[in-house]
Amino acid sequence: MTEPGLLLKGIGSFYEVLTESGEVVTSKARGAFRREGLVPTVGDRVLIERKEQGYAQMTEILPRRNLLVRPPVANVDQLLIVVSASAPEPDWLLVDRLIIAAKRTGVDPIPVLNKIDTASDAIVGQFRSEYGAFHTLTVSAETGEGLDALRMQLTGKVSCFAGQSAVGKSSLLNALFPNLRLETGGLSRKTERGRHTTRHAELWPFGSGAVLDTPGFSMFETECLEQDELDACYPEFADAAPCRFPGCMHISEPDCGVKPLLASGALSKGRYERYREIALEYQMRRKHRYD
Ligand SMILES: Nc1nc2c(ncn2[C@@H]2O[C@H](COP(=O)(O)OP(=O)(O)OP(=O)(O)O)[C@@H](O)[C@H]2O)c(=O)[nH]1
Ligand SMILES: [Mg+2]
Ligand SMILES: [Zn+2]
Repeated sequence: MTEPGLLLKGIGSFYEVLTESGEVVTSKARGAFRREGLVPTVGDRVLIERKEQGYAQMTEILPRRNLLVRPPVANVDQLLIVVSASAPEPDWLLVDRLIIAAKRTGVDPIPVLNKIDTASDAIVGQFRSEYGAFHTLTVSAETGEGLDALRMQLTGKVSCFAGQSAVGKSSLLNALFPNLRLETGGLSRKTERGRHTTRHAELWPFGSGAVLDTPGFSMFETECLEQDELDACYPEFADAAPCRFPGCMHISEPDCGVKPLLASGALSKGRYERYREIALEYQMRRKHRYD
């Protein structure tokens, strides 16, 4: 009898699989995986078969919804994109780029404002107006404020954290998983990287879901996006009236449906200004696509 599970972690040729009953079962991969070129990956939904004696066997890797690289993790549901309410000053352009990368990978982006214990009203207001089209969270790893809502958001899903250095990704992971004991301080870069080269990333079970223990995802888009593909990464644009020209970049074209969203407030000025920068970049890439 096989049962479904979530691959949390690989150690050599053994894999830890979280079953639906919440049990973690150490399993060996079927030898045929290697011949078939299949690499069991953290986040994989798998089938295992328990044995009367010895280890359970992983008999099947179910089709993946997506696969992130560096570190490899499959079937990611959501990316928590962390920014700090105080130092370091938010890099909104990075947030917007991570949103695009997530959406293109089929991952839900969730902007998270951390360090709200140090926040001014202005920064909270700005964050809310910039990302009003998204599901957002405001939290403090320090005081624990907002962590219940974060926990609810994580339950039943496979989640990863991303964001610039020192925004508090490791602090948030530590607050959620006290046993994790990640180094914090923002200067942890080097040591964390050093440590992570000696072991693979692993998922920490959370409810029926799990959270990747490695913050600082870099999953940058290098592919060439068509204008309509870029449009699809901006939920704000969904309310726009159709533009007169197909492939409208919403910059200087007449009868553009997107630009009126600025006046109505459905699209923030900051989001639009950064959008222009990003759109022009993709236009440039499309031009040089075959160089
Ligand atoms: N006041 C306050 N400080 C925080 C909060 N969260 C984290 N910090 C501090 O911010 C600094 C950086 O936190 P880290 O958790 O190391 O940040 P990081 O995002 O993991 O940084 P890298 O590993 O370099 O990417 C540390 O000194 C933390 O104590 C918070 O909610 N409030
Ligand atoms: Mg860290
Ligand atoms: Zn337009």
